[in-house]
Amino acid sequence: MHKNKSNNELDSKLDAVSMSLRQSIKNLDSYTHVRGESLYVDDVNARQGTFHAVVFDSPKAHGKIKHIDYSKAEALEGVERIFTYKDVPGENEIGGIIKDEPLFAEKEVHFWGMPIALIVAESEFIARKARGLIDIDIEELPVITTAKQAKAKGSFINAPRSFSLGDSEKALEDCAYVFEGETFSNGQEHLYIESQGAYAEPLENGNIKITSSTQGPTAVQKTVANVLGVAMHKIEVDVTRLGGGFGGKEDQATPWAVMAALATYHLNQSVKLILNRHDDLRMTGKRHPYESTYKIGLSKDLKILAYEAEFLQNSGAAADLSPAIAERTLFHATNSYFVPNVTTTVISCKTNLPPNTAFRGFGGPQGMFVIESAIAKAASEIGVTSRQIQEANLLDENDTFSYGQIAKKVEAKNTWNSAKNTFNIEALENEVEDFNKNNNAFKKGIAFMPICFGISFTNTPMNHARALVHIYLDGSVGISTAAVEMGQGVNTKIMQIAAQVFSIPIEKIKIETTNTTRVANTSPSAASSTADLNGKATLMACNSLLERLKTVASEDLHVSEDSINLKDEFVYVNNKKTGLSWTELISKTMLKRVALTENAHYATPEIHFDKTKEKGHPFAYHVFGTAITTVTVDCTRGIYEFDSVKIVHDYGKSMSEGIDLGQVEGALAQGIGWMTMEEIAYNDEGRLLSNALSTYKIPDIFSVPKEVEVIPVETQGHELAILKSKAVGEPPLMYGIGAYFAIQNAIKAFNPNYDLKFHAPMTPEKVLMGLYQK
Ligand code: LUZ
Ligand code: MOS
Repeated sequence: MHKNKSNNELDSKLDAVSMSLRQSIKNLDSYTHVRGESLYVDDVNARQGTFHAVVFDSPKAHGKIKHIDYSKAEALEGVERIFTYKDVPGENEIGGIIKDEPLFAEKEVHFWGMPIALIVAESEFIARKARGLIDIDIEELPVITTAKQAKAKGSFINAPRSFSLGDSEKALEDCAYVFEGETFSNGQEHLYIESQGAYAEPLENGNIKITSSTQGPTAVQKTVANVLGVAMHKIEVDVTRLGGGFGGKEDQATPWAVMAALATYHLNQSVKLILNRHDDLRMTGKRHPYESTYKIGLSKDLKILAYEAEFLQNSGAAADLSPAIAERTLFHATNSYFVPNVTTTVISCKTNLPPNTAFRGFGGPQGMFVIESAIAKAASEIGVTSRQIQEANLLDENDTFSYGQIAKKVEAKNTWNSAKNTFNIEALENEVEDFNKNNNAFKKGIAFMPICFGISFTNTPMNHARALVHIYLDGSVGISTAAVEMGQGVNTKIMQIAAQVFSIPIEKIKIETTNTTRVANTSPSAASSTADLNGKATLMACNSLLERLKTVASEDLHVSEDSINLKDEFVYVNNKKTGLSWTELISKTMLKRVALTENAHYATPEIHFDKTKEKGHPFAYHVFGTAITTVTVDCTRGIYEFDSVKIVHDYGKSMSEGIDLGQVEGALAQGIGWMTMEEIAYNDEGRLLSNALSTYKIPDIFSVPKEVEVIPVETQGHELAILKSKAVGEPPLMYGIGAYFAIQNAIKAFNPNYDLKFHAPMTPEKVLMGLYQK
């Protein structure tokens, strides 16, 4: 009881202290970024004699390897050695969830771009040249590129999973309206600016250090150890920062690090392996395309009484993270709505594409697109607006999700109503209507997009983190956690926590690289949870140190511990400044031989999930929000421009307002890109056609909305969020789904015969076809 009380007091003090920092803090990395001084893997000062590696990959999507002739490549001057599966001393296996993915192909190839060998040479140029000299003979086998084809052939990754609540079949019988249909959402290329890569260097006694561009240093360490057949303690993985991850480096940074380490293992020399853009696009997996079917049942007053969906996930040629991503699709299948009768099933379909992988939202966006499509379909058939159906079904406090969690601290209606009021929706809608009455060559469309995203790794055991905090004897501080900085600003947030607890300036704090020898057995930086998990561990470690420092101060000043607090680098007694400074206090603590280092472990409380029943309480909390998207479609050309996206977002109590706004804006642009312009194309042979930035278009400054307005909803935040500042990385991506439906509404305004199709992305070609569909 007493402990709780003092924690609460501490919390409110932190709140007060942090106000100005919350508002003014800049991303720490902005200084080195704008000066071009930030370090990435390729910037590592390579040792003298470092070799460079290039991956030789499959030129066919499916087949038996009949013969490979490496002789010409091996004979090329400057080629050191070519490694294949035969050179793997441990297990030729990199699958994380399911062991179904070899590092190098052995007898068969399963996707175009599947690694077969690693060419190691004096320079990347030579290695590339050697790659062109390898002859390979593949006996081709039938290629599956879509989930539907895979389902028809019974080609699956694992068993399907289903969530259910109530009795949807029975409920559908009593519905005034029942609609069904199909949807498709395409994949998405991560397009991190820093491509995949790793640098491995030999230490003594066969130990290897790897600098990797990974979101999951422990995954790299574990997989390297397994492939090399050595203990994990022989492998050290270090990450300074990533030039973007977006999920693409949660699992798929691993193979390149393993290959570099394998070459180092054999050659006892440093090896650098950096994929160029073409190789990266061809060899790595993307967001999963989904082909889905739905059935939605509504009452006369537009309540969704029943919802059924089957999600066919195009998983690619190996499991990778597909089972976990499939699971999150089910968790988010009803978005921010309460539906009393739900049956949802997801099937991970094995195809001959590169294994698809984590991408911001992690299957959630794919699930949410389907229910939004179902609502749009129902609205169009009934003759109401989607907004009316959305509004009639928003989640309320104590509603049950299909997976059994009771919704708490729900902000669905709050953000929705705030959006309606703040942005004067009546005026907006009238504007659109007037415009459409007076214009024929251009039409406007408007759409609402509410979001609800669960925060925690859905796999409960992954929700933990540790922090190692050193106070050096001059009063400066160094912090190590598992958090990987990838542009999201997590290092800045962790630094803020320490600055607030110790009340010292941020200049006195350094966030160390993410390194497996300092913080071990870590979960990846993913699931929007990095700041929560690592931040809470940091908070615990700093608080423990603070208690210790207070004891020392109280002994030194002969006052009670309770009367002491630290403020602006001085010790205060009963809120009066003393002469004892932070630096002197640290020095005194050292002299008393009291530890100035603390290691704390945080594991999210309250969460649990029973996979045998598919019920539980998997999420620490949910993040809510509502976006209103307005678009103008050029009805001659089919092109479109977003006039505005107006958002009311549930930040909780944002601890870093600039950083969090950046996350919302970036995620929105990325979500709009997925829904509108980013079109991944494979041909029937499984070759990636959109294999360059000339054929794959992501949003640029000209295609983002002309106006983005983000208003925080007034809430108290959530105790399980770090300093009540809610996770912000992934949720806002799903605001982008509104873009699809806004365009669709503009098409309908032009062409009343338009038969709604739910086939994303909504490219200008599709818009044109819709505009002129008879
Ligand atoms: N990664 C993961 C994630 O392993 N589990 C998750 O639940 C998750 N959610 C979002 C993004 N990455
Ligand atoms: Mo992720 S999609 O690596 O949070």
